[in-house]
Amino acid sequence: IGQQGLVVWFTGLSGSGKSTIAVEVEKELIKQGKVLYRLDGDNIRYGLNSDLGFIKEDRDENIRRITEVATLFKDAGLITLASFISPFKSMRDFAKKKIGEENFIEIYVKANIEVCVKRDPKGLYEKAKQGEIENFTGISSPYEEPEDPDVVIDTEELTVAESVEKVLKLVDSLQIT
Ligand code: GGZ
Repeated sequence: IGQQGLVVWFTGLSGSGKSTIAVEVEKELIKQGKVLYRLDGDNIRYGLNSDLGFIKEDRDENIRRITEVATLFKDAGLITLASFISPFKSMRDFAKKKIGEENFIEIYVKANIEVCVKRDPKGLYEKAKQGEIENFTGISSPYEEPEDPDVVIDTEELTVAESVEKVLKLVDSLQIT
């Protein structure tokens, strides 16, 4: 029996810690010999989705295309780690339905907007507040909190290691091999 395809979908504000956690989860799963691919803004928004911006229609199209890619990877038996703000419930639900509930884990990487603004690792919140970036999530564009995620990772409370552990536990419980 080969590896069963699985999509681990991280949603949360910019600066919540999605990518940091996904990168560490990736390292651990590679150690376990899993075949996987991590999708995030760096490899999607500069390539496949370089024609898209941040108005709602573009964000929806961003998530739609990512969902299609993740579906292909799932069909190939890969684990996909998808790390996107994915602020709209409708598109997260679309992803879950398209990929299939039994192959999909929704992880809410949770940190308050105030905390994310304070962290501001790339200075984007400051720019958004100054009006230099439009439609910025949490400032001038909405984030719809997940109502029933499979896991909530509160990055105000948990260390990166603890967060990774929480994700791995769930992934391990679902993987066949
Ligand atoms: C939100 C923006 C914006 C605007 C640029 N709003 O923290 P980052 O920098 O590295 O991650 C953010 C990333 C968000 O892209 P996603 O594809 O995840 O968004 S969505 O799921 O909503 O389609 C941020 C950067 O892009 N960025 N402008 N206006 N984030």
